[in-house]
Amino acid sequence: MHIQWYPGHMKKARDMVQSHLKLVDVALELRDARAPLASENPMFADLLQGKKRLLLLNKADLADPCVNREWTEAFSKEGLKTLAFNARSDNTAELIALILREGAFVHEKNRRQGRKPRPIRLMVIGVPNVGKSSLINRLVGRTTSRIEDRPGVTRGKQWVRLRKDLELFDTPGILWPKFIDQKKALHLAFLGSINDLVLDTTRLAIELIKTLRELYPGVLEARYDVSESGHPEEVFEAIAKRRGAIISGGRIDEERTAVMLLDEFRSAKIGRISLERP
Ligand SMILES: Nc1nc2c(ncn2[C@@H]2O[C@H](COP(=O)(O)OP(=O)(O)OP(=O)(O)O)[C@@H](O)[C@H]2O)c(=O)[nH]1
Ligand SMILES: [Mg+2]
Repeated sequence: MHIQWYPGHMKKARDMVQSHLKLVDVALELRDARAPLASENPMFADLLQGKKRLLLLNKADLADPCVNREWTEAFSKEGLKTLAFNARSDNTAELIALILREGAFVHEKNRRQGRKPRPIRLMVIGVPNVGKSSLINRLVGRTTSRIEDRPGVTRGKQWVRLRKDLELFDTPGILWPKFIDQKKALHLAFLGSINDLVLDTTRLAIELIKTLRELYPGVLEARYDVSESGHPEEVFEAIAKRRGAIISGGRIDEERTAVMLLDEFRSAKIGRISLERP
């Protein structure tokens, strides 16, 4: 299976993210915990040169907890402060504490220069579908107030005050992933980060079967009560039959089976699965 990839408008998006990043003290980069390499845009590393930065491995609740720990340790060893997170339900206290620590240089600088204290400014960045909006909502919660236009403040209404000493840019920086190798492309497709309409769903589901039985032998058997050995097409067919995905003439309903498999993988019904390991 070959995945075509046309990111498009990359320069415009890059320029936009770059200009917004100039306004912030700390960048919070989200990646998908199940595939932190495929869900990275290497451009961020360039754009973030010299910027304080935190990495959030989001959707950690869908990924393998052991592998989450391995990734967190591996990135931290490289000097990148990393937290596994669930933007849908995790408490933000630990994250906020990390951000405040990263941004503390702002207060020190102000003090040194004898200037008035100002809040630390934060921005969320990441490729599509990693949970940026969910995280922003989670951080903003109900108790916060939106900052109104103030005279002389051109930053306008795009800033949300999270606490007295912390402001969030309410628009996340989005850059399409820029993968070159097919393996990363496939991982993003499994996660649903590439529009399924442009993919051959049955082909993709069969690739998923191959990947799952290699990385997590036994999970397909446990979920669908089928044998995992033999051609992946045979496994696919067996799953279809188990689920009663049959159309007239006794043929299997490929599309229905493929969509079901991908859905059950994406929602971790097949199990908490990490596609990549350090
Ligand atoms: N299980 C789980 N689901 C999550 C998590 N974070 C986000 N989601 C879900 O993932 C989907 C995408 O989340 P969004 O917050 O819209 O992602 P985004 O990065 O803003 O996406 P774009 O705006 O398309 O770039 C939604 O269905 C969310 O409910 C998480 O930590 N765990
Ligand atoms: Mg969004």
